[in-house]
Amino acid sequence: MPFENLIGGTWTAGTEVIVNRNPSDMTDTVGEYAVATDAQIDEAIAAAKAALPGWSDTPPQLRVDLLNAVADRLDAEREPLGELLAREEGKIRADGIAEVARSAQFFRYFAGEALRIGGYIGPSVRPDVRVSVMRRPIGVVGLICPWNFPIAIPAWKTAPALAYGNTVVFKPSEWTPAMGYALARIVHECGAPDGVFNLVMGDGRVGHRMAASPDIAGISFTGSAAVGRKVIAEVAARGGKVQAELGGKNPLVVLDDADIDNAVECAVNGAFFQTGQRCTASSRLVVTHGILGLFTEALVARMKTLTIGPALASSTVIGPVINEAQLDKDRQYVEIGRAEDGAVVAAELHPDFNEPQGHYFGPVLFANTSNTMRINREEIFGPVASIIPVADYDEALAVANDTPYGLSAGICTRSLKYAQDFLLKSEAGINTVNLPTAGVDYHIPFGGRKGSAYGAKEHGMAAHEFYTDTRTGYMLPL
Ligand code: TXE
Repeated sequence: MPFENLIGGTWTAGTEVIVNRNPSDMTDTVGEYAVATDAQIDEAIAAAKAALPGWSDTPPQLRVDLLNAVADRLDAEREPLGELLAREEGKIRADGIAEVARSAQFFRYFAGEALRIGGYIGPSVRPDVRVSVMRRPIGVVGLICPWNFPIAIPAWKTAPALAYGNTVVFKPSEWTPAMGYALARIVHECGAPDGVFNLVMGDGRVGHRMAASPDIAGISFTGSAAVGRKVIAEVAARGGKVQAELGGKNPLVVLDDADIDNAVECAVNGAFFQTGQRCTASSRLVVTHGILGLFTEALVARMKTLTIGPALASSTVIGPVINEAQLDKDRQYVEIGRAEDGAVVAAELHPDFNEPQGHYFGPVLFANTSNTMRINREEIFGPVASIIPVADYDEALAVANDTPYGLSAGICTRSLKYAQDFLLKSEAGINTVNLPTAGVDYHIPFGGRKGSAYGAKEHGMAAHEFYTDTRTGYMLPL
């Protein structure tokens, strides 16, 4: 029987299903998941609206208890859920388990935040008048999520949404409904009141209907820039609140004085781990001339140690890509790169098994590229990276910033001067020194700048900017 949508606390069948297949082996069906009809989406939104007054005024201890219970369940189920994640999305088992554990950390962190919603009281410029500013939930929030972190992204949106007293309509990616369903099951089983958390599965039609609904006060979106721009315009046009996280074309700068082993690890991790399917992946390796030869040689040698294979095989380091469209996109960009004047393929790995049943694509490294090439301007979202040679730090910084995106950026150097200058002048929202461009903490603001993001940041205390707004009060005590 297909897995169902959660609407107003009731598991609800649909008329159509998503057949969810394992990208490591397309003959393996992960499950069938009900697609929400338009009427069911409207019912879910109405249920969230009806549940809002009760939930937003519930004593915070109830919210704390629910979020902690969800965290405990995620921790308890981290192994089977991590495996299911790997089977559904294609990232390796260890990364799947780590992602479920990280999801639990978001719930635990925001359980505490439910007690720290805050606000302030202060003096008025008028005699005897008192001022108070309280943070309140914004209302029903719609969460539209991508496939690449199919439980962590829903977790980092759901946990603050519920902690601050909002009710939720959640749409997972059509490519990863199993993880969306798992989260809904756990939130429901942990005792969320009916309508507080609703699951509606399906493709862009579902997200579009949510974005257009006047009963949804705010949409939190993570996904492609193309869809994100449409969602931002739609929600803004009806006066709703919107935040969006939209990917990147992130640079990793390697200076002459870098620790070469560490720089290579940062590049391999940032460019190729999780098959390059991270919005914080470093696809542009901006390298100064003095270290270029050594760095390229060491990186190519390290790449040859990466085993490509099924997500659940213990030897696999690079799993498959999510689907055929992404596989085609990766292949096309490699052809685009080959045709660019001057670019050369420095390394190209292939899976060493015949007749693969899944969507396998080995890491590719281009050398001798320039920052104006298409492969360095457009997000590929696969294990494809380019080396861009530069003369010195100043040119490296200029190249790093010369992109329409601005999510993350990194620098490998032993120079405090350049490290500090980079943290100050890089135009990305997240910046690293001697660390991969991917990998973030859950209690620290996360989000991009320029074309990578729109609206308030996520994670940590920053989350209250989207999930709450303020009520100002003026009082004359009589
Ligand atoms: O994203 P989409 P996809 C990028 C990456 C990748 C590309 C495609 O470049 O190759 O996006 O991935 C829903 N109104 N990133 O197809 O299409 C959709 O159902 C409302 C970067 O997954 O943007 C899904 O739930 N919603 C990214 C969500 O939007 C709509 C992570 C994202 O889908 C909609 C993933 C519509 N009109 C992909 N159309 C990152 N920033 O990390 C689709 N959706």
